Amino acid sequence: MESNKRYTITSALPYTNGRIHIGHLAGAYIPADIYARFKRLCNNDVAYICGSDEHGVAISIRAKKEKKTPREIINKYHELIKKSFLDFGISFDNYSRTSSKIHHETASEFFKNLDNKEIFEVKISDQLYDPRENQFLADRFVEGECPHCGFEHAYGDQCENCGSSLSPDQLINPISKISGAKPIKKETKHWYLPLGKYEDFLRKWFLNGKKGKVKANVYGQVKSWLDQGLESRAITRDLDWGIPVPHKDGKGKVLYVWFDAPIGYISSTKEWAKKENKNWELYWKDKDTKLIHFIGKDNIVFHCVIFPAILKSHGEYILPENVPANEFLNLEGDKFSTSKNWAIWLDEFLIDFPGMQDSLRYTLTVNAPETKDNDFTWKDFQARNNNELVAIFGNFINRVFVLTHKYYDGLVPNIDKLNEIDEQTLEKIYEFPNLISESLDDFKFRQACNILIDLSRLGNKYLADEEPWKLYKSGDLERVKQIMYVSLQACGMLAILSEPFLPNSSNKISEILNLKKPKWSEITFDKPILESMKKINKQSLIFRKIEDDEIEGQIKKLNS
Ligand code: B3M
Ligand code: ZN
Repeated sequence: MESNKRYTITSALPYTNGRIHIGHLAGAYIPADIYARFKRLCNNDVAYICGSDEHGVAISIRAKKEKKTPREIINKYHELIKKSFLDFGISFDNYSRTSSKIHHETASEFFKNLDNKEIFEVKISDQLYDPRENQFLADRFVEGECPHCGFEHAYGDQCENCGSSLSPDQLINPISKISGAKPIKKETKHWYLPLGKYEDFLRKWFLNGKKGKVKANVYGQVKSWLDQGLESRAITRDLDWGIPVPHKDGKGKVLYVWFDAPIGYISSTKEWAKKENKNWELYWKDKDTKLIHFIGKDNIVFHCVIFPAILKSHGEYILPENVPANEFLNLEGDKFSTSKNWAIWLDEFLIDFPGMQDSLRYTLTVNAPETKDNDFTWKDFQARNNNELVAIFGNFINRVFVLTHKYYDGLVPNIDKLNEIDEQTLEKIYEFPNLISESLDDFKFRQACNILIDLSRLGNKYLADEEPWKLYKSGDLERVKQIMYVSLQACGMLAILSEPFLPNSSNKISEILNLKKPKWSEITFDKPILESMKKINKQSLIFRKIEDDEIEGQIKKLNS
């Protein structure tokens, strides 16, 4: 269990062109939050950083659709998204936004630093232009057939079907998404990042240096990108929404959103450090700091190839230690879709299931698409909640609370000795912090959460085998004290170890146990988690059953 290290942990910056749904949570936010909470609980210095990604064509398209300005769109969704994350206990140390002044300054400084080093290729080329709207067609403003897989709705910068990175002029039969017109070609100047020049560095740093340390899905995608050959990539656009290109020839041009957005992690850290009176450079320039990016698989190339190339060319920054990208979560067998409203929006979930954030966090953790795409179904959500959280975890702690109040008026019993089974059980209980830590250090969140439930299974089995209720009736009160003492230690351990996964429930359990939770690094076998004669508080139900009609209502709503 590592302590006294420094971590900069990031989650992908969500676009402020819509709300957050459970697929986002499962991909880049819950695993990151579990990891950040875990590292804090092991006495590490953690900066968990995120913010809204407020540039990019998707926002301009949304603005046109809603007949609003991009500024009105980003203000509406930035607040909504920020609240959703807060409601679900995503414990960012800072949640900023790329429309902020500090970000515009930081991203502009990055561009000027690289431009002064003549890193960029500056090229005049023919780009797609909408003759009706009199504007260039960057990225999502144009749609056409993917030259690699034939998908008909590929975007100008990426094909969502095969993941290929594209430039608008590669599309077959392109059309303007703004007016539907057939684009013409028009000359324009852009700045390009010569990615090909970084191939040797990327092969050495990532393919050799991180083999066996990063997830197979991430390694595989980066390898195929490098094997395909890295083309130079435009990092400016002819758009009016974004960060103006800080160059004398930059009129009417902005930084490509994927150039500025990852730099948003740095500007958000600067903003946080200013508020906390900390030195931001320790979190981005100190070689002992570990930088971990949590993302979805569609962002791997930007976090393992492009952003590292930008950081490398700047020269003063650390590179990512790991990028544990998740695959995609689907919903009831289909892809999430904002346009078809095929999603479970976080704000709506809490209206229908108030106070049940942890049930959703739990289901999205044990069902996370860690190595392959996975499916969320309402029936499975109900099953996970009822059969695991209520019937195993909740059942154990509730039985212990009820018996402690019944037998000892809430006092942790005083014991002078324990029998062999008790000692063995206690030893097993104290193995769990390391078991869970090993899984979390391996970014195996499903496995870690299942181990947590195994601890409550161990408690249930111990109670069922020892049957204190029978012994109490037969008058063997000393034995009952021993069993309840051991069971209460298991409850205390569950309160402590559940915090990264189920923060609200962890706090409720420790409040009932009257327990000031120690750091994981302070847990030692020779120190009981709950001292004898400590009085626990009145218990309340931690998890509630979800009824069939609630789930049927959700399935109906989704299909309406
Ligand atoms: N805004 C959202 C996405 O593609 C994109 C992530 C930026 S992370 C720097 O998931
Ligand atoms: Zn394709």
